[in-house]
Amino acid sequence: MQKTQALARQPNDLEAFWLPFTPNRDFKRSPRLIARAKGMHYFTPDGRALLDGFSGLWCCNAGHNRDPIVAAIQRQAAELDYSPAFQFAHEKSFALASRIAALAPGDLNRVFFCNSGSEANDTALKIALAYHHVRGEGARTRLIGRERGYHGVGFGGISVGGMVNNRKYFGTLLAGVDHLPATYSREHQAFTKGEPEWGAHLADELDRIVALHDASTIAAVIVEPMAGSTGVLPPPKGYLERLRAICDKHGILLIFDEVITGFGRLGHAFAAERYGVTPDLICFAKGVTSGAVPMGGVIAREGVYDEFMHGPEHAIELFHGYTYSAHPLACAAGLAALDLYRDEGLFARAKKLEPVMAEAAMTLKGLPGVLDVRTVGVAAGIDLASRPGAVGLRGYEIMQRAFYDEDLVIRIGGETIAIAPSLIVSEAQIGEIFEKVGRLIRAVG
Ligand code: PXG
Repeated sequence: MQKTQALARQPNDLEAFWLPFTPNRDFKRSPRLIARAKGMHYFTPDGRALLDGFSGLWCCNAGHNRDPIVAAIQRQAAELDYSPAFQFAHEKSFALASRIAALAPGDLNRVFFCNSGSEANDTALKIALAYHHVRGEGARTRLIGRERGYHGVGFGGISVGGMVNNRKYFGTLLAGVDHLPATYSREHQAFTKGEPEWGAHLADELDRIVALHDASTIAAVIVEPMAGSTGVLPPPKGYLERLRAICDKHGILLIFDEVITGFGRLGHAFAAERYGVTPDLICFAKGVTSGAVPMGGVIAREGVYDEFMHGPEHAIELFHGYTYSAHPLACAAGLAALDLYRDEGLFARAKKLEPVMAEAAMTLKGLPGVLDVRTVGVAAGIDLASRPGAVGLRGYEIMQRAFYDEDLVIRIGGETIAIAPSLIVSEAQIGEIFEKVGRLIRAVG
């Protein structure tokens, strides 16, 4: 029998789908299936309501299946399914770019669209390289990332990223990349709410890297203002300011990867605003559509964009873009999501919820095996001690039991639990999430 026929006869066969960042064999033995969602909840195919403690994957900032976003997507699908963004454009792409520019700080007013956080990061790195090239400083090719950084899974992103497992299987990566040290030290920071006092001096490592390679070879520095994937690491007080000052001193572009921190997670439209530090480029994705349609992008300072606007006017200025850049469905979803954030005051709401999250998360301090709890905005990371010889198993069991026994969806990365509910979460639901997590930590042992 032909393979396609065999698959067609088994509509519920789980084998064909190779799940991303998932232990496939274990998942297919006991799948965790989600059928629909509304607001703060998912629903399983058999109708069980699960509290979503992670906003999808850091993306559904306005909650799931919000009516205005659903309606906007439906209307758009009926009106214009697709139009190319190369040499043509539709109105909503300009409207959304203007709205995003208005939310971004300073003169970050030029928006380049793509479809994911990974594409946003590769786009930002390419813009940085091309920027120096068009200015006649083509020797500036080095890119500086940070240990424990996550910038998606493209080759650019994993090269500047600092997650060992995301790098070690994939060859030599980009050449000419260096890394700042991670900003985390449990000894100095454990159980801190918000930005730790310790660690600003680690930004000075950039001066050391510049001394090694010379500023004339360095294009850009890229960091997450708050490192999310690695387990919620808020920046040490003063750290980002120091990075900005060193970049300015040496003519190096500063890129903030705000894929997680953008659109309200830290109580502001962007973390750049919270920290009073204006980068040259901001990467965004996820929350821009509240997760409803894939979209990402890069916001550039006017001065960066302007450097490209020389040469013959009929000639393309930047040889970069995607078939689905500024896709109509994504733009419609983005406009509806931004309306919701504004109309419901969700960024301010996140700020109001920050101390509630912090208090609730810190109730886990002192439970068996809890090594650290970090919180910032509507996000928390909880580090657990590994069982001897079984790194990651404890966190994995907690995530599984949360789904089956506590009707709760949480995220684990190694032995770190991450909590980041939608910004519509109620105070009672925050309490419920951490009560359940506490019970799970005790139960799993
Ligand atoms: N940059 C940052 C800072 C991210 O957090 C990406 C880029 C890549 O985005 P895309 O859309 O290409 O996946 C991300 C993605 C987690 C988790 O468990 C984090 C992400 C994705 C999935 C899970 O923290 N971040």
